[in-house]
Amino acid sequence: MSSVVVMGTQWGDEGKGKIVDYLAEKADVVVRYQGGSNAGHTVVVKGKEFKLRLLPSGILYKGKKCVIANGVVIDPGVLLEEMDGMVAKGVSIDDIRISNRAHVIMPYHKAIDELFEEARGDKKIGTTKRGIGPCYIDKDDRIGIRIVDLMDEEEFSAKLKTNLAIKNKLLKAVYNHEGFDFETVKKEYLGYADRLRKHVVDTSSLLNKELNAGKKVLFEGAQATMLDLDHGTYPYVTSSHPISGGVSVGAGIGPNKINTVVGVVKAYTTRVGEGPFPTEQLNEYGEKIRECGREFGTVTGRSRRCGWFDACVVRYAGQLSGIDYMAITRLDILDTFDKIKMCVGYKYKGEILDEMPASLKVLGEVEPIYETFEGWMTDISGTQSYDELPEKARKYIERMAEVTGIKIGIVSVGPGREQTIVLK
Ligand code: 2SA
Ligand code: GDP
Ligand code: MG
Repeated sequence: MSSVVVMGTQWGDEGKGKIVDYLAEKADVVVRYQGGSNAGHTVVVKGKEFKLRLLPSGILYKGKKCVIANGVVIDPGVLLEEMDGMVAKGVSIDDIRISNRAHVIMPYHKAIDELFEEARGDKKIGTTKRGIGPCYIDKDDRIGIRIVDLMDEEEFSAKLKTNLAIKNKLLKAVYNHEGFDFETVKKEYLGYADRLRKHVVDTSSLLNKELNAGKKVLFEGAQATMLDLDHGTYPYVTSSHPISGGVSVGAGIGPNKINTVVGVVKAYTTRVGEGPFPTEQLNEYGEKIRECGREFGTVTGRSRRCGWFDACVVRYAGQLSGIDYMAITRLDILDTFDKIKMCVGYKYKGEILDEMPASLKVLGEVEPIYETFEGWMTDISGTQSYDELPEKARKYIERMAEVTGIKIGIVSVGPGREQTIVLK
């Protein structure tokens, strides 16, 4: 391994944090390349639970550089809160590096996210309301404020003034919101700047130096393929690029620097937020998955929608990201199911589709083609090797590999580091 991307293949919450934490043992640098504090990655180390939002999941090892690269949108208040939380738990934050080119989430981004969602009525996206979309919009609109600006009082003041002139007018006219006071926001954000300054660098230069020196770099995706702005279930997506291609832009490295792409695959499917979900089970099976898997949003606490494994989604993820192998997670959650279903294809108006439909209308109406498997009805959470897995469990995941066309590299049977089976 010299550089590895770990990314989500479904609608997020596949357990990327756990897999990144596991692989980070052998890495020198761990990098977040997109998204922001909408992400919630839970890592369990020696029974202790850590919930990470902006910090890369490599933070829990000593001496690894943890990089928040240019493609991430940073809420400095949330980041500092997370950093303080780490210090309180005895985790060092000395090796955190923050890109000077990353964009800053401002209070008006969060307000607009919330108000716009409300205004959409039954057409809402179901965002995390963390200001992610509005911040990326400002970046694209070339009016955003970057970390490098935040570090310079004069630049920051000028950009804040321009932005508030526009945003306050918009907030008042459209939402009858009182807007934000220049001096108050300036004081708050310059306070953050002082605390973050020593971590701010050109992370693209740093990463290229590390890669050229033969160091091992792990890129940690947030959200997932079906939430990708271009390739996901648009408009029910996030505003960044979780697919492996997002790494090059989001971290400032050439695509030829990526050696391996690991797709994290939940043994079933969940989605939080609105939008089509062909294998969703609005019945006792969905309820049971949610209950056994405690499927609730890490950031918002929202109940996640649950359904059977959808091989069409993961096959599509493999196509988009060039996935080398799957890390299958949460297989243990299916331990008490006597029957398990897997969607191996989509039918639309009687025809089998061979591509992921771009039209949400079509995706919303496809009929999943299911295969049914007998459950293993055994507690697998202590399994140490692939051969020890019950035959029925192996049969199920081998079919996952066959239908998606992606080989199995890792099988995770619990949240702990030690509950990880690596295939030879
Ligand atoms: P946003 O806030 O603009 O990125 O929302 C747009 C869509 O992206 C979805 N999204 C997520 N889906 C799964 N997990 C996410 N992280 C948290 C978690 C979510 C939470 O780990 O549980 O706590 O609710 C995440 N972040 C964004 C979102 O639901 C919208 O569908
Ligand atoms: P991420 O956003 O992809 O990092 O995933 P989340 O952290 O939001 O959700 C995954 C949850 O599953 C976390 O609570 C993990 O600790 C947990 N987890 C990861 N792998 C496994 C596994 O194999 N089995 C079980 N039971 N839990 C797991
Ligand atoms: Mg998550």
